[in-house]
Amino acid sequence: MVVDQTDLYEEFGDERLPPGQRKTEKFPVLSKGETPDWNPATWTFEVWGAVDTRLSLDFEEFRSLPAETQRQDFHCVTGWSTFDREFTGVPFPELAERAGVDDDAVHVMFHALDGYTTDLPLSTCMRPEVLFAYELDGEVLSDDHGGPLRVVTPHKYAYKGAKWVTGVEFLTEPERGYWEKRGYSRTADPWAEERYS
Ligand SMILES: Nc1nc2c(c(=O)[nH]1)N[C@H]1C(S)=C(S)[C@@H](COP(=O)(O)O)O[C@H]1N2
Ligand SMILES: [Mo]
Repeated sequence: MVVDQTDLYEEFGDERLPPGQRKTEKFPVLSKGETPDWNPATWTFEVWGAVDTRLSLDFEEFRSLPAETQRQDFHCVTGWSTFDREFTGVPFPELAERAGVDDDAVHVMFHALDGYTTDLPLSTCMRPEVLFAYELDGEVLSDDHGGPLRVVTPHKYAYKGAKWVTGVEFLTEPERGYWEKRGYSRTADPWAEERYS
């Protein structure tokens, strides 16, 4: 079953295509640097910070978590959008529940293999469409698109979704991620055109 999340724009704007975006049929690759190497034997996914239980999962353990396939749109802050992509993975709230988020947690930092980080307020992560995805359009997620595991954030510009994600840190104070430190919006709502801060 595919859960359709392409109508979530109705919460934010009148048009499915956010202002100033151009729809592309391709799915471009956009990374700040090289695609990092990863080793299936040593890859681990960790959840730490303001949680009851620190989690540490290998890829097989991650794959055994309850997963779902969702149809989503994807909006890059540089101006392109791609529609109707199918991502399979684990919804953020599922992981948060397993770790048991502390009452004083307010913010989240995602960490990735290439040194990339990105942050979001906890409330904007606790949504089912924030997925830790390992499949794209029915195929294993390719390395360029963030394999083995990436985050997707269809309600935000795509820089909020860390490719090659290996860690989620729950924070009691907001901190800034890689692009957020370099002038990009902390909130990144595509329908409000929150590109820069
Ligand atoms: N780890 C990591 N995640 C990242 C990036 C990156 O450079 N490193 N780029 C971001 C940006 S700006 C976008 S638009 C999307 C691009 O995803 P794609 O290459 O699958 O299109 O990944 C986001 N996540
Ligand atoms: Mo982007």
